[in-house]
This record gives sequence, structure tokens and C-alpha cells, in this order.
Amino acid sequence: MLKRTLLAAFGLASLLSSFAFADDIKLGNLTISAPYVRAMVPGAPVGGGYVTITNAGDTDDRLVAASSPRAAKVQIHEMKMDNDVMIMRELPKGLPIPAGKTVELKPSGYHVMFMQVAEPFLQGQTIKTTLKFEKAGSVEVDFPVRSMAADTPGGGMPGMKGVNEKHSSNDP
Ligand SMILES: [Cu+2]
Repeated sequence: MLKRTLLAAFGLASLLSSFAFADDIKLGNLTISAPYVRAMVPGAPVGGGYVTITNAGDTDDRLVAASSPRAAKVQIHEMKMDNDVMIMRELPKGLPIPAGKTVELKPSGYHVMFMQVAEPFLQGQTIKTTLKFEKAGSVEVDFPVRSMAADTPGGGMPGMKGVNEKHSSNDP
């Protein structure tokens, strides 16, 4: 009897833990979850950051800016195919977070680009980053550093090595 109760309690606890995201951040109508950045190879000046943002409100919002003490500059980028070439560019007006929608920043898509990074991100570190939204305001998010290959379908981001402000990813 006791054993069964313990088992049930354990089962419930593990069920709960798989649904509860301790690092979810609420900011107004927005929920910011599952942030992470990729570890960087030594000497690489840029790193990509990923996060999921849900807008539960009935007004559109927009991720307009980001900053971090670990990077001289942080931009909001998109990656897409252009004439068979994967290109990456800044979204000058930021990334729309439409009402009632979830927007996922993920490899080969939208991302937060950490630029002019003096000390490469190492696995196990936490990169403090401030995300600024047009309506909801600003919030500090801890981005844990995951392995270089985290969530990568087929390797790292192309053309990420040595790219600068005006980067296309035509190079190997
Ligand atoms: Cu980028």
C-alpha cells in the first residue's frame, strides 16, 4: 500500500516536472521560454541565441532589440534561403510577435545574434541578455550555453565564422 502511494507520488512528480518549465518568464502578455545559446568555437566573434515567445494577448507585439554584457552588439536576425543560398540578415524593425501566436527563434530561422563577442560562450555558462519588446517592455533572460551542435539539423550555422555586420553565408 505504502509502496503504491510512493510510486504514484513519484509518477505524478515526474509528470509535473516534464510539464513545468521553471525558466518560463512572464512579461505582460508574453511568455518567454526555453532560451539557449550555442557554445562558440574559440576566436569566433558571433554566437546565435534561441528562445520561444508566446503572445497570449490580443495586441501584436514586437521584439525590437536585445543587449548583453557579453557582446558589444546584439541584433535580431533572420535566416532564409535566397536563390539557393542561405542568407542571414538583420530585421531592422525587429521581429513581430502577433497576438495569440507563438514565435520560435531557432537554428536556421530567426535568432538573436550576439556580435563582437570578446570571450566565446562556453558550455555551462549563462549569458545574461535583455530582450526589449515594443509593448511589453524589457526583461532580462538567462540564456544557458548548450553544446555547439545543440538542435542542429546537420551541423552549425553556415557562414557563421568571421561574419560581420554585413554577412551572407556563401562561404563554407
Ligand atoms: Cu545572425
